[in-house]
Amino acid sequence: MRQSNLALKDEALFTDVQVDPKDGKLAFYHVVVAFFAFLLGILGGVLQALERAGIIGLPSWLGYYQILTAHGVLLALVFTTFIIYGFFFAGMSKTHGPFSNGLRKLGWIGFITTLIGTVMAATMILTNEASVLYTFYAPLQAHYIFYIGLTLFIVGTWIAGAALLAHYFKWKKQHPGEPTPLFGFMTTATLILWIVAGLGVAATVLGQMLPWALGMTDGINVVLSRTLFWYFGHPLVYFWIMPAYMVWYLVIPKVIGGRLFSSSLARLAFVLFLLFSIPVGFHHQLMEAGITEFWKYIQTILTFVVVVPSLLTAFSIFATFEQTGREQGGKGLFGWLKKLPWGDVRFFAPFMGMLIFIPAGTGGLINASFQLNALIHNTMWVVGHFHITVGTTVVLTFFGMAFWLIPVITGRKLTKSMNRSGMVTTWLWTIGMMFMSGAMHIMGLYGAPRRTAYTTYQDHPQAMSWFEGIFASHLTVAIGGVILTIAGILMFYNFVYLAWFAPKGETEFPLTAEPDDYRSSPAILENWKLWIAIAIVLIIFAYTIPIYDMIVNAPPGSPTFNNLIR
Ligand code: HAS
Ligand code: CU
Repeated sequence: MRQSNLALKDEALFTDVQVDPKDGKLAFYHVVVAFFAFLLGILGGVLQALERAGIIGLPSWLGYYQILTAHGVLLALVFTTFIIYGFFFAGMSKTHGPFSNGLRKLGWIGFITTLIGTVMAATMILTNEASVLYTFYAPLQAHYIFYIGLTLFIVGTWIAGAALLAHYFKWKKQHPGEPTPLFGFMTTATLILWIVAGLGVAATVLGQMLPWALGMTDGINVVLSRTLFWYFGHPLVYFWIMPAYMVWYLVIPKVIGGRLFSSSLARLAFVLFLLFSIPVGFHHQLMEAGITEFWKYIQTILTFVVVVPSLLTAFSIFATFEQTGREQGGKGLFGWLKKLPWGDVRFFAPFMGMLIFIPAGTGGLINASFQLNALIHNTMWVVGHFHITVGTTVVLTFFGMAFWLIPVITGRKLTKSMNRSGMVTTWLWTIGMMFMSGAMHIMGLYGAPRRTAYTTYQDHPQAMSWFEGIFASHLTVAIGGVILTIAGILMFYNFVYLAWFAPKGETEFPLTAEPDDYRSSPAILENWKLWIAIAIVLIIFAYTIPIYDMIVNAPPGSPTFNNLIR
């Protein structure tokens, strides 16, 4: 009986509407840009790892900070943003019906604007005019074209975001009183977060960095520009993780043959992310002068609040696994584990991302603890942290997604050999990252600094103490980096094969069957005006006084530091 009900609900929730081919094309162009940026970005990564280990020397025309900037921007900003928007456009077409011609055109305008911005910024980096790292911290100064490129990048995502949001609210208007599809609800929460957070980086780039780079101001208020950056920078990491969570919540239950444990819990988690992701940026500035302990303390408390939706996610996914495994006959305390599709890359890659997120997220709790932050801030520990958060949890989830998303939007099929290649890619990426990120964490604990081309400072004994033992060595980082590069090149091959050579055929966009509480989710969860209002109140509370303080008590502006890195 249960099974047949389930089947009925399955149809009820997501009619077998496919992704409209015209929407699929827009999604596909996003995925193509993402994977070419990915390939370029990982090549920068392996050069850094080999150079820092002393295995290679960089040619005179290639600077360490130049490839470090390229590596960070191409992977952390370009790869993530384009693949996320490709996922959003395909998923919104599947769950909310085809986009209107007008909204699809807006999507293309956004895509082209973001692409132009990407090319401008990347050109400045590749010509060594913007070796300012992906956080483009002042007082490091880049060419003004870099800042214009960044502005177009952000504005382009706002334009494409407007198309996606309009599509969602149009559906909501056409279906009064109905719970909105979870895909649209989660996309909307992520995009509202992204747009509100983007105002911070737009303010510092347009209001401070661009006039400074154009010589219109002769100094820059560094602490203000960094504060506005991190107002954006922390929600940036949630802009990466929330789409990965969407794959966990909405796709994985279908791939494992079941349904999401709870729709209300999923909606609540995304509302909490919207409320608490922005007023926490000071946890990236706990060691920074110019911000009082009180406001750092307030934003640290809010940081620990924003951990809660991730813990809700952990619970929901665990419960979904167990519920599905037991419905498939899993017995005893952990018998349900055996029922999970361990040989299916669409499940296994995201699962490895989840598993690694347990230590990765725990590392975040250590970062956010004021006293411990004093130990790890600006060390290789932080680099280890974000290589297993965004570099593994998010990246492996997006890898797993690619194995069905690309066939869906290109009208092809995932083959057994491709699945096998995907499993090898996942294992290689996981093993390589364990070596690399593990070594980075330990070196960081010993005190090894980040963002430096120099690592032993003429073999100074103090510096040499950072690299004691097999695991805290640049060689281990380099070994991990090489394994990761092999995995990355294999993933690029998988992408090319799936996009242009896999056999033609129909692939289903996998989406969970209707969760049991889908139609009884509290309506208040869909009250966007309320949530946006509360989010704004929290932002005003957490930032007004410290930013006012930074402006009225501004130190003399710092001169530029660009001759050091050109
Ligand atoms: Fe972080 C620095 C704190 C999460 C990325 N972080 C960074 C930087 C990046 C980054 C890029 O407080 C460096 C920026 C730069 O260049 O300077 N981070 C946190 C905290 C969290 C956190 C508290 N970070 C992330 C995520 C990222 C990311 C997610 C990318 C996607 N982070 C910090 C702090 C700093 C920082 C400081 C600044 C350090 C400094 O001084 O510079 C939390 O959101 C973490 C909550 C998550 C958990 C884990 C929950 C576990 C889950 C998986 C369950 C597994 C299942 C499957 C269900 C507590 C959800 C298992 C099933 C089985 C059957 C076993
Ligand atoms: Cu953060």
